[in-house]
Amino acid sequence: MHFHNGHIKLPGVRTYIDPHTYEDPNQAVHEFAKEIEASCITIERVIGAGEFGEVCSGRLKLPGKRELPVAIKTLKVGYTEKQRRDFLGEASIMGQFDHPNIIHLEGVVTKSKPVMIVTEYMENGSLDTFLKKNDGQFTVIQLVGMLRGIAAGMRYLSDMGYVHRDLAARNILINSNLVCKVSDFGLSRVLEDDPEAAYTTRVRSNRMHF
Ligand code: ACK
Repeated sequence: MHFHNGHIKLPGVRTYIDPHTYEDPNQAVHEFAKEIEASCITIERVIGAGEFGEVCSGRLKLPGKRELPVAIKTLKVGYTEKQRRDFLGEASIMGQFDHPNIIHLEGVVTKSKPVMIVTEYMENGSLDTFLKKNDGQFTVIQLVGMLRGIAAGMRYLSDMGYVHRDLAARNILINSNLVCKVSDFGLSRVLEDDPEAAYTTRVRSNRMHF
């Protein structure tokens, strides 16, 4: 057992570290996310709107590696320091996970503008839209496969000591092989301001917080 930046690390036991426990949030980002040179990224098109700016698809070509399709979340210009911290907080969380059913972080761009979060690309987008668009097209085996994937991702998060708090089909992404991955690690911050929320499992309309 040893101490690391005030956190206790147990050998062989990986647990999630809340980036808020770092005095300097930039230190957390650089501990858990790789810095990517902006020149390695090619933005191709805008695929949606995120909380902090546009979400784009594109390609990542790191030196000595194969070119990869990626999703790129950008932080809009004119952001406040808090917005930058919150935006990059998601990368500090995502970067701690390594599981086939959790969206994989490639890295971040913080040394040039726009600030970006680069993740693996999920061809079929968010699960709720995808299921609505393809209603009745899947076998029970395929649907159960999706559920098993989501459950495996959530079990991994739980084993890591992380509470997602916003499991919903719109926060699951699905790729061309119909593999489902848990995404959106941003909400915990919002709930943290509410002292009751952190300890309550609520069922509110169609949303459950785990
Ligand atoms: O349903 P969608 O196409 O899937 O629209 C939303 C949009 O960006 C805003 O969040 C899509 N999106 C987010 N992350 C990714 C990703 N890693 N791969 C592909 N699409 C993504 C999401």
